[in-house]
Amino acid sequence: MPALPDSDADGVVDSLDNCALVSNANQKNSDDDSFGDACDLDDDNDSLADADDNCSKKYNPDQADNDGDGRGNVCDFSLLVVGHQDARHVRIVAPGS
Ligand SMILES: [Ca+2]
Ligand SMILES: [Ca+2]
Ligand SMILES: [Ca+2]
Ligand SMILES: [Ca+2]
Repeated sequence: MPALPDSDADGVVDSLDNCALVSNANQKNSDDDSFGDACDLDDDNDSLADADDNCSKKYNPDQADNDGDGRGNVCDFSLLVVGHQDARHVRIVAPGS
């Protein structure tokens, strides 16, 4: 029996591979669409390309970035940590204030 084709030789046959032409053995696919992260130009399906998205793995079409550090609020670790420590005291502090 001939081997099933695996064009990118990542060990996942083309018919099951979410990036048939890009080697991505882990098949990671953050947004569960039909394209793996390795070949998905918009990993979170918020219609902003990864290159322009301030949170490329988190859906955030508004691109809100309250502290202006270039990371969107939904993936900004500095804001998330404060929120986890005490949700009652979450403050958004502008740089230099
Ligand atoms: Ca493959
Ligand atoms: Ca995807
Ligand atoms: Ca995106
Ligand atoms: Ca930010």
